Amino acid sequence: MTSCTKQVLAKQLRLYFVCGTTDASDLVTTVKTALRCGVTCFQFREKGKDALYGDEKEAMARTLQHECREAKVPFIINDDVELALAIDADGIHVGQDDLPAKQVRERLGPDKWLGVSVHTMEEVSAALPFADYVGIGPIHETRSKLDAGIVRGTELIQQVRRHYPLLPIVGIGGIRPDHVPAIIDDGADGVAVISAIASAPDVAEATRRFACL
Ligand code: 3NM
Repeated sequence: MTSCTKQVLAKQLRLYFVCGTTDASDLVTTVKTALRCGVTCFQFREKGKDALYGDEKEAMARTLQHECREAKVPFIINDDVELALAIDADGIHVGQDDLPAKQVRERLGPDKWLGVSVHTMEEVSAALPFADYVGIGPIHETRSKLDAGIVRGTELIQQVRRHYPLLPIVGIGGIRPDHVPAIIDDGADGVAVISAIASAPDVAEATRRFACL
């Protein structure tokens, strides 16, 4: 990826909404509202005991992809390369327990975005030849991912930024609007958010609070 494209990607990660059917009572309405109110990237992350799978998951993905296309917002799929390829998503995001970044890149080809969740500098350097951006967390305590591990603050973000000035970085985990300025100051290009938007009593207002920062 050229440095110019990296800059475009970094901007696009500014307010990255991550959500699946187990995070929102009405996923499609939540995503439509969030898109209308300033989300800059969307990841369909369908996880948990009651998650959709198979045809139902694909149908939901296509519906959300359509909304993202209308809003001109990139549509990323979490940890499902087959689905991402089947529906021609804009990219995929994987964690350390998913398919290794090298294999995902081989399957995806060079043009789709690949994001990788990382927790150490070693994981960053392993991901780097293949990833377009990294997700670093949990910055704060989160209830949305049971195995998120220890709360890290922004130390790794600062370290990664010092070593890789151009690498697009997104912070994740327990992020509320008032956390955002410090996370960006410490080197992230954007924040990824589930519950502060998906569980907000007013999704539009919550999204706008993030988007205006
Ligand atoms: N990944 P919320 S934390 C999906 O640390 C995810 O890698 C994390 O949800 C990581 O905004 C997390 O509700 C959950 O805290 C983020």
